[in-house]
Amino acid sequence: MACLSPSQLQKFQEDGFLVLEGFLSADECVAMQQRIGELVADMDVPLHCRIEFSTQEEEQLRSQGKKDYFLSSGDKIRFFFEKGVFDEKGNFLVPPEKSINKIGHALHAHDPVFRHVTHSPKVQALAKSLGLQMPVVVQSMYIFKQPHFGGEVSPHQDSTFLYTEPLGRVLGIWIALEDATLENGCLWFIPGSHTGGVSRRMVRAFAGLKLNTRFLGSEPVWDDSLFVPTPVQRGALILIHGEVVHKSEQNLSDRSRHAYTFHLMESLGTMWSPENWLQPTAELPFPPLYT
Ligand code: AKG
Repeated sequence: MACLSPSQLQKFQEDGFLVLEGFLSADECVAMQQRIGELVADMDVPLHCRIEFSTQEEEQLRSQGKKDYFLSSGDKIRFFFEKGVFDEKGNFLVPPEKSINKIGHALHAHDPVFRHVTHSPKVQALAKSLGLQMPVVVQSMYIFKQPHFGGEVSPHQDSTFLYTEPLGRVLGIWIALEDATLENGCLWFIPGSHTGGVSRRMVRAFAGLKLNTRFLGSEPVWDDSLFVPTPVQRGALILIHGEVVHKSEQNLSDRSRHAYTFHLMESLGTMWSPENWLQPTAELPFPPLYT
């Protein structure tokens, strides 16, 4: 299962994404969900760090870019929240476990359960069958897509945020820990959209001495009819080319849609942009996938 057949490889090359149903067992999914339950139960987020997460461009710049909490999260495990879950003093208006949009960005490095999955023989075999020679893990996220209000993720290319030279060296691994359906916000892709470069880049910028971000270029208005919904069952893995355009819609259903995702970069012959918001640090250089 972890090794791709020639026809799967061809499909990935043509479409820019590929679904592998049954990549993880239900038990492997439950282990990650239980571990996240423990992390959330122990979560201690200082009041001034209770920021909400949005993918709308303006909101991103305002809510994320200006906040050190986000920009210094690349080598930590931090919590990001849905809109409207805090009162004006930062107190929770909904139960904390229902308030989180995502946890990022270094679960793969700091948490044994997520480290184990990320570096599992199955994932390593998959990367090898894609021809990756020296892949490194650049980030990881646990995405909740909460019932009733889990926010949309607007159309984007991952290389907007994780830019490399040359392009084509970033690969997203997205694993459904619960069934992802049309109702609870499955992923949608524009097949074949990974071949035209990157339309927008988020780069580091400084506001005075403070680290901030800004966008170069803009996201085209994508024709909605080009997006193909990609519902999958719990345990499915979706390979995501760094330049393929994808999105997910708001979850208005009463079922959550948990997913664990991480990004690999083929480090051989690749330059990670020093302008990316996320940078390897002395504490956490990007770990090699192959152990
Ligand atoms: C990404 O990780 O790039 C995504 O777009 C994830 C979106 C989602 O899980 O809804």
